[in-house]
Amino acid sequence: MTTAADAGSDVRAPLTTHDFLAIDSSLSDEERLIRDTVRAFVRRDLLHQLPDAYTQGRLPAGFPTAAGQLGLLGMHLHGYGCPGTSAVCYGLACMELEAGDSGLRSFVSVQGSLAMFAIWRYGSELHKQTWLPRMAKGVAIGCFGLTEPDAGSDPAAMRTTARREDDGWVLNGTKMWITNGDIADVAIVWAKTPDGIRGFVVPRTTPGFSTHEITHKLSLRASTTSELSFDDSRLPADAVLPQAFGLRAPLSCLTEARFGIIWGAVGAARACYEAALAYASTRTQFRSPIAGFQLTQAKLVDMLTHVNNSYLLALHLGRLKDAGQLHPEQVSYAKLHNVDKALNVARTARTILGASGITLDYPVMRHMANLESVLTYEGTSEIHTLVVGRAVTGIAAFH
Ligand code: TGC
Ligand code: FAD
Repeated sequence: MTTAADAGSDVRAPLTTHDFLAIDSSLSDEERLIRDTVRAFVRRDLLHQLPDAYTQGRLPAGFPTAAGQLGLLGMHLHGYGCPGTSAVCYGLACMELEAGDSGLRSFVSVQGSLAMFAIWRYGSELHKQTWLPRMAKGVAIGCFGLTEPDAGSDPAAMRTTARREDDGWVLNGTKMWITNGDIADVAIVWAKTPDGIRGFVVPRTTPGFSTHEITHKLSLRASTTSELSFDDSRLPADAVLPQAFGLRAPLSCLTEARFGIIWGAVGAARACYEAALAYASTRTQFRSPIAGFQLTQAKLVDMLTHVNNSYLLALHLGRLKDAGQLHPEQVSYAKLHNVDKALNVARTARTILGASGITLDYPVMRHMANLESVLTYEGTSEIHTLVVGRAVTGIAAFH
C-alpha cells in the first residue's frame, strides 16, 4: 500500500519529545483552545508562585477567583452560571492545572466535582440558585465532608449523625482531612439519619460548626486541609439534599472527582518527565551529557511511555464519559493506573536530577510528595484494586 509519506507529501504530525504518540492531534479545536488557555494561565500566573505557596502551606494568592473567571469551577456542569463543557475539556483543564501543582487541581476537583456537583445533582432549586452561580465564580468556596477520623476507606462506618428536631436537623460529629475546609463558605456534609445516609448543605455561619486546619503536612501543601466539627449544629429542614439517599450519592460524586484525578496525574507526570529530560540534556558528568548514558535513556523512555499511555487512557475514558458510557469501575481502573504511574515517573525523575531534585527549585519532588496524597485520597490504590477485582471476579473482597 502506498502512503502519503511514500508519495513525498508527509502529512504526519511531527514526532515530539512530549506528545510522542501525537495524542493532541485527536483533540478538537475547542479542546485544544481550552488546554492551551489553562496551560498559559498556569505557566504565566501560577508557576512562579508555587514554591512559596508550597513552603507557606497555602493556595497561590487569588487562585479561586482567577479560576472562576476562567470558567474552571463546575466547568462540566450545565446551567446556574456553569460553562457546561464536555468531560474531555474538563479533563484537559485538570491535566494542565496539575502540571502546575496537585493543590490547584484539588481545589478545582473539590469545588466543581464534589461540592458543586452534589448540589447540582442532588440539591433543591433553592440550593442551586443560592450556591452554584457564586461557586462558579469562585466567590463562594465549597468543601465535601465524607471522611471521618475512624471512617476513611469505609465511609459506611461514619459516625456523624443528623437527627430531626423541631422541624429541622441537628448535626453532630467530626469530618477529617477535608480539602478547602478552613476557607469554605459552605460544606456538603454526609451524615447518618434514621433513613440512612443523607447529605446536608451546611453554611459556615451555622452555629456549632467549626473548622481546624491540619498543619505539618509534607504533601499537598499548596492546599488547605481541615477537620470539620459539628456540635449540636442546627440546620433548617430544607438543608438536606432532597435527591440524595444512601452511600450511592456521595460515591457518585467521588466518581466525578476521580475522573479529574485521572487527567491530573498525567499533568503531574508530564511536568516531571519534562523537567528530567531538560536536566539530563544539559547536565554533564564524565564529560558527557547524562542523557547520553544508557541507564538515563532507559529511565526517560520509561517515563515517556507512562506519560503517553496514561494520557491515552484518560482521553479514552473522557470520550466514554461524553458518550454516557463510562462505568465507575473503569474510573477506578484508570485512577489506579495513572496515579501509580505518575508517582513512578516522579520518583524516577527525581533520581535524574540528583541532589538538585530534592529542592523546590525544580517541581519534581513537590509533585512526588503531592502524589502520595493523590494515591490515598478519592479511594486508595488498594480500594481501587478491590473495586476492579470485584468487577472481574464478582466477589467483593473489602471485608
Ligand atoms: P457498595 O455496596 O459498593 O456501594 C453502595 C452503593 O453505592 C453504589 N456505588 C457507586 N455509585 C456511583 N459511583 C461509585 N463509584 C459507586 N460505588 C458504589 C453501589 O452501586 C451501591 O448502590 P445501591 O443502590 O446498591 O445501594 O458500598 P461499600 O460500603 O461496600 O463501599 C465500597 C467502596 C469501598 C468501594 C467505597 O466505600 C469507596 O469507594 N471507598 C473509598 C472512600 C473514598 O474514596 N473516599 C474519598 C473521600 S473524598 C476525598 O478524598 C476528596 S480528596 C479531593 C481532592 O482534594 O482532590
Ligand atoms: P484508611 O482507610 O485507614 O486506610 C489505611 C490503609 O489501609 C490504606 O493503605 C488502605 O488502602 C488500607 N485499607 C483499608 N481498607 C482496606 C481493605 N478493605 N483492603 C485492603 N486494604 C485496605 N476526604 C473527604 O471526605 N473530603 C476531602 O476533601 C478530602 N481531602 C483530602 C485531602 C488530603 C490531602 C488527604 C490526604 C485526604 C483527603 N480526604 C478527604 C480523605 C481521604 O479520602 C482518605 O484519606 C482516604 O479515603 C483513605 O482513608 P484513611 O486515610 O482513613 O485510610
